[in-house]
Amino acid sequence: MALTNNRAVLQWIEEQIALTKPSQVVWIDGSEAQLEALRAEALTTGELYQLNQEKLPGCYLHRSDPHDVARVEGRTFICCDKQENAGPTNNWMPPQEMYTKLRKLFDGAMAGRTMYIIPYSMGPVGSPFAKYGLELTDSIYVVLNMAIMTRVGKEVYDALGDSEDFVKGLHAKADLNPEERYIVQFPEDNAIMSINSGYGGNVLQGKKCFALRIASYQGQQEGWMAEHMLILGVQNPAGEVRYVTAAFPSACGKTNLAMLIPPEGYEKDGWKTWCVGDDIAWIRLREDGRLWAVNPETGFFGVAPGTNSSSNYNALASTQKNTIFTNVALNLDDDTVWWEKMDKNPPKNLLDWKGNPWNPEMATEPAAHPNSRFTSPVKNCPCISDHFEDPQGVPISAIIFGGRRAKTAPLVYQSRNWHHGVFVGSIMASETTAAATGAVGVVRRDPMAMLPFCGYHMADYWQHWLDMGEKTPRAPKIFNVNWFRMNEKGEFLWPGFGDNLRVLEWILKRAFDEVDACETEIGYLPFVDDINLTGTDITTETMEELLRIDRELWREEIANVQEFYGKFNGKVPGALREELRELERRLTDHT
Ligand code: OXD
Ligand code: MN
Repeated sequence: MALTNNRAVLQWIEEQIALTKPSQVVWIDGSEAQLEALRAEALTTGELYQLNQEKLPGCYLHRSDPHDVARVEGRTFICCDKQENAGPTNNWMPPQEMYTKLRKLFDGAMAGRTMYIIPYSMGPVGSPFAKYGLELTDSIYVVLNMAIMTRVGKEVYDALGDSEDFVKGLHAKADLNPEERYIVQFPEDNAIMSINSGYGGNVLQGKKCFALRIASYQGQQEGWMAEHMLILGVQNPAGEVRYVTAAFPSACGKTNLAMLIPPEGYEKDGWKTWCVGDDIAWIRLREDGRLWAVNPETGFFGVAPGTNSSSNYNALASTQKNTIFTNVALNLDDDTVWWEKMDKNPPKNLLDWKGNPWNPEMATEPAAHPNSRFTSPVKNCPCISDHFEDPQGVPISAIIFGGRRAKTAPLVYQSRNWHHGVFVGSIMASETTAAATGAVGVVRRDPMAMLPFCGYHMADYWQHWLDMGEKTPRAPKIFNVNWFRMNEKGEFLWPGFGDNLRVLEWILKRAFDEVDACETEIGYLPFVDDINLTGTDITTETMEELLRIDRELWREEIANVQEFYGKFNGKVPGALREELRELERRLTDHT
């Protein structure tokens, strides 16, 4: 029976049923009883495997098709009316052409299958930040993951009322043909269609498709921001909690920073950290003139390999109940899971992520897929913030950008002002990791870590950032960090992980004008003594090296940024081009 009288919802669903022709339609109401029945069904079909319920209560393993294991940027499209609005960094096709193509693929795609209608909210239901969506899918795996990652349930229809402002999402697994796989956003229609995948970010539409691609466009239209950022609260010994958001390209330790555990001395002194979000921040200007952020999700969809009790104790703890594991290895001795770097001793009796016998002596490939994942409720996290459900969000004091740079970027620097901070975000970059040899990898620019996730022209997105700063009387300060600086031998100079709190301490002091800084050509740097190194064996010389600016490298950086900006057909905002010229001038004046 329909769970809503909303005519726009009913009519749209009717059209999708007529197109995909499922043999059955199930309205998901979010109840535990219904989800449990779906889990039971998935166990009978092999879509899920039940893990040891004593050691991992409520946990299941899913193996995806071996050719369907990651997001597919090459097959992801932004279909807005005019190509120039999608910009040079997105795949584009005229909406009508794409609709025609997709309608053919979706025609009868659910024949003999069940369509599940998932109502979901991004952000606490009823909050000023919240946005609602529907995902129609023929995958139980999608239903169960969406029920962890988002707020699913009938209350979404109640909050939506008879409004037409909801994201219309359609997903069918079809035959998982990679050649016909499409992940398509129609920002002007509030619509998402994905087909021929059953995996993660391609099909859990609340995440990248809605909360970043569609929402970034909505934010531009409505005056707010959807960012690929973690949200972390840092509590100082005085008991005050200050919040940062941070954006990193992949493989830069974003999930670790989101759940950081203070180093020993800090913990003794009373420092605490509180995780609000690990991946996405929706940000709004509130009446007090500050920017406030919510995490629109309710789950972590984290990369499993590398997660262990020392790299990220809190993430590991979050996976110990009510979690769906995808493409990790199965320990046959006790029906638990395993992945590379979970511990030093792989169990002897494993099935790898494809379900084949695996043992450490004979293995030529990893047991868990490198992009294997856990889908865990945020509320499992031992350091979950009290404000995680706060409908008003948390106030942001600092915005942090970061990347993996062997030499160019210092450990931390502060931008000169908001415009300069937007510039710093726009030139964000990471080097591919040839780390072991100390070789400097290829630089990949990933502005604000949004390159694959911005639902409109990247240069217009930068302009939107500039505009938000203009409107925000008490804007957060903007910083850049680099945990990956190396010495000549290719060894990391900074310990990272929990010790990153030492840098956050300086950042938050700067945000409240509590510490001085050294003005340089690239921005404000800490004085060597202002980063607390008590309890580490980091020497003053190492700290000096971590904060050293190599002017030659920065001049190369400028040439590289000029080339990058050149790709945006003259649309890069004047204020950013001016920042680039100013930086060049300051570096030249210095010599
Ligand atoms: C993610 C990503 O999965 O950014 O969060 O790729
Ligand atoms: Mn992400």
